[in-house]
Amino acid sequence: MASEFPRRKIAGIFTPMDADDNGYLDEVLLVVDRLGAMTESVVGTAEAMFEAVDEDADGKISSAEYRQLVEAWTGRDTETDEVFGLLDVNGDRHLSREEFSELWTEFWAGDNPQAPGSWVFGRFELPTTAHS
Ligand SMILES: [Ca+2]
Ligand SMILES: [Ca+2]
Repeated sequence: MASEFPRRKIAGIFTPMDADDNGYLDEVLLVVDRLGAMTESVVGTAEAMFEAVDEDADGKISSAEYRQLVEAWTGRDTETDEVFGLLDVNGDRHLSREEFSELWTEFWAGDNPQAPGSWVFGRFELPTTAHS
């Protein structure tokens, strides 16, 4: 059973996508509950995601590439420069493969509201309780 914070965080991302309430979010949260034992597959997803986001294939994610990711996800114009600054832990203005993998793992499996990886999909309002 995942603790409360990851559930709220992930509900914040997926609730807008579950507008017709077809249970998609419930399935996502079920997966989250099992994530503790699935860190390896989360890292595998990070690799695949990195390849998809790194559009010019130079081995790093620029702020423009990151913005495309968030806008594709949210479906609207989004200001991402501030968040990108948080995610770029070493401040070289790019997300390396290692940085991204760490952020991604933190997002799916982390339990620290202060961790930058919590915002890998951009800033959003946390719902007060997880969808159930
Ligand atoms: Ca790139
Ligand atoms: Ca960096």
